[in-house]
Amino acid sequence: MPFKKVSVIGLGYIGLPTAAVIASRGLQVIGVDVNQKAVDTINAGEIHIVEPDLDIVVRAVVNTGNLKATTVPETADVFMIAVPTPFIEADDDSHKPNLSYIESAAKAIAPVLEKGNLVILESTSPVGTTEKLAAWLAEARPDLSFPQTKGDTADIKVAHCPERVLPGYVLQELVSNDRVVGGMSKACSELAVELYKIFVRGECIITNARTAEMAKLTENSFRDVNIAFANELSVICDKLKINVWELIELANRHPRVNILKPGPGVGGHCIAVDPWFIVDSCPDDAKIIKQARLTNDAKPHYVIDQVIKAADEFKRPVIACLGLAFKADIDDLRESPALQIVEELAKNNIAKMLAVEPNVNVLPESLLESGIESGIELTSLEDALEKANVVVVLVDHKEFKLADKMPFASKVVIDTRGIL
Ligand code: SAJ
Repeated sequence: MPFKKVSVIGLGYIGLPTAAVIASRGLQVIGVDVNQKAVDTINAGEIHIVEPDLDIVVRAVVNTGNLKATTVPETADVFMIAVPTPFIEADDDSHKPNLSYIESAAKAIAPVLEKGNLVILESTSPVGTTEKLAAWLAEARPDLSFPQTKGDTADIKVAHCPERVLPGYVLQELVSNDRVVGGMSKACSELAVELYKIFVRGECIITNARTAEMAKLTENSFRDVNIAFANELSVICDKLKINVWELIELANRHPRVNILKPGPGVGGHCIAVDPWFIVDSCPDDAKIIKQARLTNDAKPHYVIDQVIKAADEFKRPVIACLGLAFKADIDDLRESPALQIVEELAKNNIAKMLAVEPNVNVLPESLLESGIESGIELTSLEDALEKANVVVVLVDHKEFKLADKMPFASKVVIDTRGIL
């Protein structure tokens, strides 16, 4: 095997599980992160992120000595970069990709690169980023040759292999998903495939770096456009007095129709972000992709208006919001449309607010901030259903889907997830 030691740069939601899975296959893995606290936590055999069963795998590979975390890169056979690619912060919602984490990773590993190394970019990236990564590396190491000038004979091989795992199922999907491997040359792709074959049971399909970058953006944009279609239908159906859930179920009985589910908006760190990278590259052409983003981002405001109208009917309205997470059966509240809706309703101070979130024990800071005079209480489903006159279903957690539906009958219910 050409690889003995693998370095994973960025120990977050993708990097840490990837590092742990490779270490569990017996390779020596060095995890690098700028966050000293995360490094210390991992070296103690613990984890700083939420992902089912990840703690067990990390503890095992730290105990065997196969995974070690550090803040300072060291030599290795392979460097896998799994750092964030957020937006550049701006007041004008311009949604421009921020590649500074990739650039910093390139600068951090450049001094320890050796002839024969493989560098893989796993971060979801705008088209052309792998070429930029190779250029940053080449600039820092003029003594080594890179594929943009030397092709297959380059000293360093560079490839893009986008992560495609679903939060909540990362350990399974890391192994079972097919991988798109986009090398900057044929030799780069072939070497990267050898690495993935160590832990991937799915197929590894070779393409070029630009196509691999676009493939990842396309997958998430496809889902965003499909959800936007469902969200648009939900608004149209409200106006036409049609049950959108029944409608979609009927339409999906057609052998070539598969509409996703409407909801309170699209959250998470990927689907609401990645389509903008396509829009940024081709603003005049990515019309449907951009409109889908705008449609999905508008949905929380539509739900807020519905709730305000419903609460207006009561003298002393009590609103129960079921779910705060960005999707079902996880405790991740970041980038959550449910949380956004609850925050804005609470700030309106129109009602007593109750929140039910079976996956957390305390309310997030944003809900405890000043400006929310009426207060907001985290409570049980039973308590909320007893006290509320308006119930808003924001997340289809299993606890809500399986609950007795009788207590809902006497309430005004706004069910954004169709659990009723
Ligand atoms: N949602 C709906 N209706 C649906 C499906 C989803 O409203 O029918 C909402 C969810 O409630 C959530 C958001 O969309 O707020 C995103 O959830 P998700 O489960 O569709 O996706 P993520 O963001 O957790 O993970 C996605 C996955 N991409 C695809 O399924 C194409 C995952 O495979 C990627 O690896 C991940 O993005 C990523 O890291 O890019």
